[in-house]
Amino acid sequence: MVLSDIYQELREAIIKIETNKLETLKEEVLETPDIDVDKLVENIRSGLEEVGIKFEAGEYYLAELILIGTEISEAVEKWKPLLEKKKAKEKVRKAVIGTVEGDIHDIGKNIVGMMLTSIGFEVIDLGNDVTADKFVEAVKEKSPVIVGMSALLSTTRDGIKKTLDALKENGLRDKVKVIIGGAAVDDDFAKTVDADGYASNAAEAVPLVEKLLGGL
Ligand code: B12
Repeated sequence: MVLSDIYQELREAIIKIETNKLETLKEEVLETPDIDVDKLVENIRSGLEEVGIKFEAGEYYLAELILIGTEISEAVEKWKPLLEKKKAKEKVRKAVIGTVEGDIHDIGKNIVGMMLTSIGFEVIDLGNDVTADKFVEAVKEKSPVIVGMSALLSTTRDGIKKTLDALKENGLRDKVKVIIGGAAVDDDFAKTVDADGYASNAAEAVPLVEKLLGGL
């Protein structure tokens, strides 16, 4: 397949929730040389965004959302070696990441984790539905330099503020740079809650971290 077609086909298969096609693409992506990881991730994101719009419009139901969510989680897991390929440096610095309390969306957070791994971080992934206390415990135990929080629901994004407050209460806020992302947040929200930075996608998370740490 021509390389540029594979991204487009992936996006369309996601939008149409073509599971057979996606099964084939899972293998094809691995077998295709010179896959551009940023383009791959962007097409996953934009395909799923369309699914979200169709869900909102009542064209898709929760069952379809679950189906595509599972498919893409599996694909991302399968493509992990590809996403982590850039890995070059010795892992010394740590990043703790998680999706905030009440929120089980983890596809985007997982991709961000893989990107951070690819630039040499040891990533401690707390998973999804992570309480402020769990973030605090992990920061105490693991001493990361980065904490990354994901929130996709407008009802859960306050979990970010809760976690930032809990880090402050425990005297840990100055020890870490906190970055946030996910469909429920933006740059303004990041400023409002005093996070150190926001990235709208996994590729942008890399220069953001670089900027916050003064280099990689
Ligand atoms: C797949 C999906 C699901 C799957 C999730 C599966 C999984 N394992 O993650 C399932 C079916 C479980 C699900 C459930 C629900 N969902 Co849902 N879901 C989606 C959907 C379609 C795609 C999300 C996704 O994976 N996108 C692809 C990834 C790659 O993109 P991303 O998450 O944006 O991540 C990128 C960036 O944001 C950024 N990023 C993300 N996190 C972080 C973190 C950091 C630190 C940084 C720097 C960057 C960063 O980098 C990522 C990679 O580039 C979205 C639509 C949308 N527009 O987002 C709705 C959406 C988020 N869901 C929605 C809803 C309403 C729900 C439910 C409440 C439905 C219900 N009635 O039960 C439940 C909630 C369950 C819960 N408690 O969390 C709404 C939220 C509306 C709102 N404003 O609150 C959306 C927006 C759909 C819609 N348009 O209505 N969902």
